[in-house]
Amino acid sequence: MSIIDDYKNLDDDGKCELLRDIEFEDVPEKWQLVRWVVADADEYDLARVQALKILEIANIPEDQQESFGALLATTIATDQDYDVKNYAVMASSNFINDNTILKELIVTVVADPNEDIDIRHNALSAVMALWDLPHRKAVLEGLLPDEKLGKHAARLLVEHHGRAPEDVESRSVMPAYTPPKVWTWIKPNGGEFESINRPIAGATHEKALPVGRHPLQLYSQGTPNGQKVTILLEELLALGHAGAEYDAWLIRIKDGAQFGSGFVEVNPNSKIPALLDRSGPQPTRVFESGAILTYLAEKFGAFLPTQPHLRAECFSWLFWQVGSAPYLGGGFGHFYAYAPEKFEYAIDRFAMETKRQLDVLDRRLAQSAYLAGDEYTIADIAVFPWYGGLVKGWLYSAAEFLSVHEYKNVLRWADTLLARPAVVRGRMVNRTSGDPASQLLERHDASDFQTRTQDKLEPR
Ligand SMILES: N[C@@H](CCC(=O)N[C@@H](CS)C(=O)NCC(=O)O)C(=O)O
Repeated sequence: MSIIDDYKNLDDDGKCELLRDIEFEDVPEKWQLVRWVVADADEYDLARVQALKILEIANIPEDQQESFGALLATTIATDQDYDVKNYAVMASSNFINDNTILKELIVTVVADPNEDIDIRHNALSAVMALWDLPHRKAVLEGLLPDEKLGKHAARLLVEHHGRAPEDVESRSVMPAYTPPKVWTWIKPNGGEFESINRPIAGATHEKALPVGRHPLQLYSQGTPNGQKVTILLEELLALGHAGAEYDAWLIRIKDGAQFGSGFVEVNPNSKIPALLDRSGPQPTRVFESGAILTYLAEKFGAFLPTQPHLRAECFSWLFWQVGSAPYLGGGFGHFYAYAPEKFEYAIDRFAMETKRQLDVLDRRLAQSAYLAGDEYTIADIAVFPWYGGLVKGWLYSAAEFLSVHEYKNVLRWADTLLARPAVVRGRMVNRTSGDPASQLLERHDASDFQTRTQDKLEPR
C-alpha cells in the first residue's frame, strides 16, 4: 500500500500524526501526499496545516519547487480557511524566489491594509527571504507609511539594508533610550514588579520565619514555581508517605517578603519556593524548585525512575523546564503582560521562543504519555504549572495570542494531570488569586482544604 492509501485510511488525529512523522523522512510519495493534502479543501484542516508546516521547513526537491510555489499561490489566493491560508503564507519563504506569481501575491498581501495583520506579518517574513535585495528594499520602503507595519519595516531597513535610523521616518522604532556608560539604579523603573526589582542580593529587613509542627517547612507562594513543590508534596501524601507532611507558609513576593532575613537564610537567591527539612538532626535547606523536587523524590523514592535511561530522561526534562521557563515567564510573560510598555521586538522574540518550546513539548508528548515515558514523574510536575497553565489559559491571558489550541498533545497531557486530585490540591496551596474557593493561603493540615480556603475564611 502506498503512503497515500495509508493516509486515507486514518482518522483525523492519525492523519496529523502520519504527516508529523514524515516531516523529516525521505519516504516515497511524500511530496505527492503533501501536495494532495494541501490542495484538497475538503481535507481535515489541521492535517492541511501540518502538510504546510512540512513545506515551511523541508528541503524541497529542486524540480518540485516551482509547482509547490504555484500551489501555495492558489491556496493563499482562494482558500477559505484562515489557518490554512496563514500557514501557506508562512511556507512561502521557501518558494518565493522560485515562483513569480507567488512573489507578486506575497508582496500584495504585505501591502494590503485590509488583510489580517498576522497574515501580513507572516508575508513580511516571506518578503525577507527574497534574494533580490533591491526588490526587498523597495517593498520595505513602500511599507514605511503603513500604520501597522511601518515601524517593523523601518526596523528591518535599519537592520538589513543599512539605512540610518534618522533616515527612516518612524520615531518609535528608534531607540528612545541610549544606555549610559555605566548602569545605575534609578528607582522606580515601572511595571508590575517595580517595588521588588533590585540589583542587590541579601536581606532588606530582619524577619524570622515561622515554624510549624511538621517535618517539612515550605516557604512559598502559589505561582507556577511554587505549585511544583506543593503538587509533589500532595502526591507523596496521597501515596501514603506520612513523612511528607508539611506546613506551607505564604511568602508574599509583591510585598518583598522574600527579602526578609529568615527567608534569605533558606534561599540566598530570595525567590520562592524554599524548603526546610527539619526531620534530621540538622535542618536541611533546599532552594530552587528543581532541586527541591529532586530532593523530595529521592528522599521518598517516588516519582523519579530508578532505571538509568528513564532517570536520565526525567532529569533531562526537569532541567529543560528550569532552563526554559525563564524565557516563558521572564521573557514572554514579562513583556506581554507586565512591562509598562508593549515593546514589539521583545514580545515577538519571546512569543517565538515560547511557541517553539510548546512545540518541543507537543512533539515529545506525541511519542509518550508523560515526559519521561510511560511513568508520571517530577518532570511532569515541574513542567505542568508553566506550560500546562499556558495551554489551559491560566497564564498571562495569552492562550489566544499564542494559538495554544495547536498543541494538542500538551493539552491532552495537561488534562490527564488535572484529573489527579493531588494536582488540584497542590495548585491551591499558597495561592493568592482567582476563585476564593481555590485559595488556601497557608496549609498546615490535610483538612485545611475543606475548612480554610478563602471562601470559608472570608465569606463574601
Ligand atoms: N529558578 C527558580 C525561580 C524561582 C522564581 O523565579 N520565583 C519567583 C516566583 S515564580 C519569585 O520568587 N520572584 C520574586 C522575586 O523575583 O523577587 C526556581 O525554579 O525555583
